[in-house]
Amino acid sequence: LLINLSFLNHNLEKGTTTQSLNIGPKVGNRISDVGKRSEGGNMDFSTSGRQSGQETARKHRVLNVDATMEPRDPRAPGARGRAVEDAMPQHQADIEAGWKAASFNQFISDLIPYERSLPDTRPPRCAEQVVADDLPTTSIIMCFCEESWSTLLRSVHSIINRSPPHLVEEILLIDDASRRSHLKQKLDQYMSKFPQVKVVHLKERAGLIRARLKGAELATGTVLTFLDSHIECNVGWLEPLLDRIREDRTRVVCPSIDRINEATFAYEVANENVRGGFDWELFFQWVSLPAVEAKRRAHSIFQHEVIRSPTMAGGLFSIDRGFFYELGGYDPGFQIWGGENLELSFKIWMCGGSLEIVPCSRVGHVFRKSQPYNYSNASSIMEVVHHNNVRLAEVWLDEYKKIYYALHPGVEVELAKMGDISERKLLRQNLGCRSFQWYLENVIPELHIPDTNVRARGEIRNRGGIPLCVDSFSETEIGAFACHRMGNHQLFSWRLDGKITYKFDDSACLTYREDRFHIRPDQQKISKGPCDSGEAIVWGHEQSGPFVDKATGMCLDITNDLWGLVLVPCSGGKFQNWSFGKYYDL
Ligand code: LR7
Ligand code: MN
Repeated sequence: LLINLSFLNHNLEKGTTTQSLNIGPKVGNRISDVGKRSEGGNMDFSTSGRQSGQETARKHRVLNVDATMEPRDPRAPGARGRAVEDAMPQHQADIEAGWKAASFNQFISDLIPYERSLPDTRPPRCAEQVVADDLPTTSIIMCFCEESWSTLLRSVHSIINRSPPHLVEEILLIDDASRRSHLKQKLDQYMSKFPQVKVVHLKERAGLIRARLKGAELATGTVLTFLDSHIECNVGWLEPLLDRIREDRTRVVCPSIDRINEATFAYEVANENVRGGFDWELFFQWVSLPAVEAKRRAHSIFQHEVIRSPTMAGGLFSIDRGFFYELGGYDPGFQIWGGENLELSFKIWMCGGSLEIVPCSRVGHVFRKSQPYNYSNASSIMEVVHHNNVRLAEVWLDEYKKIYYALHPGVEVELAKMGDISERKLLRQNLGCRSFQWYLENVIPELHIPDTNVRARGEIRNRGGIPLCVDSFSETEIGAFACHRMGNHQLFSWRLDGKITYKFDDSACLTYREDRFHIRPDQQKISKGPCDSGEAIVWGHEQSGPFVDKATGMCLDITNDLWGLVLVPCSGGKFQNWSFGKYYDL
């Protein structure tokens, strides 16, 4: 997904980049000059001089100078992705403590200045682009909960340094009732130096969705720009976003999200050829661009073009404030984390807007595998995500919600306690939005729509006395594991054609491990493979009984080590007795 191009740090050090540009000495380096209209050619990097007078009156170049940063020592932490743990064995304990507190390498983050130069990861044509002089202003909303000091400050400084000041109405830092002490008076005091920064401490934990709604309420800019609190805005990041919205206020725009390596804090360029999608468990996913489009974009002259995207990752985007409210903002019934990105994405498209990724706008984000905060009253992140997703599905997914429900074992419980959604339904009705089917057909036609019409579905539980379930534990393998009732790897469907498939995945049916003509008569291992191949097993099965392979007459069984799945001659043995989570009358 993300390719490591941290060597770019070296080649694109500030010195090298700016030298090739035709700028006056020093002038572009003062914050007060940043992003102002080009006057006397200071900010005009054009070497051709072909711009007409009329055009320069209306448009100007984006800010192309890394404004304040000192040239960086290539041996500095984070500069080239060095493995710091190896370099600093004496700090091992501090490094571990940092990971524990932050879910990223906080120790190295703390060693890196709040202001640092970054490799310019924009595609080639971006530095030459022109944007309108009368761009709308934006309020920047950054919510945080238990954020580390250095990542938060680097986020804020990167905004201040790399945004034209006249375009930033304010920077709203919404503290979502954090407990870490540096996020209180120390932060207030630090930020008091910056008049455009306002810190708001929420008294009660709101979760990122309601915290953002609070920020939006306080915002006065024409555009709302939401950012996570462990990011770095790169050079010229803001103008191309605002320019797209200035042309059409129903465009919602995301920067390309570069990666700040969570272990080394090196800034790494993102894979360009992806856009946002989702799967039927309602997880956001990056999806490759169609091959033709990817091929076209291999040419550097096309790489700056915007990418229309079915969904957004959620954390980093700009939206016209009025349009945000027309769409009903976020569903305030959503808790803590998750699902709000799909809710907003679906309704943007279904209710008359569009969503795009702007490759000329680059913002780095620290991706982490776990969160440094708790989930308020919920016991796990999945609990809040499902709560949110059920609300999302009920309001926006129409009949397609049943695909998500089929993949989610605890759905009845979730539905019973999801709360009131009548206002959200009314909102959709009043907006006259299109159907989810329209969205699927027109916005994300490549998404496979599974057939939910099956004989049985859910976990495949063995009835031999030990609670073991069929489990798809790796790409190719399948076995028996302790039942966990959480779905996911233990979710299967028994299709109308008699084949059993993992989730709804047509490339993952239960198959013979060997070629079907060389099946051993005593024991045949089970594997996972394409449903339409001859290896896919067609099963006979009565509710709570054996699974019989129709071709060989052998039965599904568990090996003696209670781990492998096999076909053996039917014996009525206790491990040959199975039941599916749910059977359907057909
Ligand atoms: O209760 C909370 N209160 C908060 O203020 C929980 C979180 N937050 C803050 C948090 O400090 C952070 O600044 O909200 C922001 C997002 O939380 P993260 O960073 O823990 O989330 P994430 O980056 O893992 O998750 C992505 O998906 C989320 C779904 O709800 C949000 O949309 C995040 O904004 C989103 N992040 C991105 O899109 C950045 C790119 C990642 C990708 C892909
Ligand atoms: Mn994040």
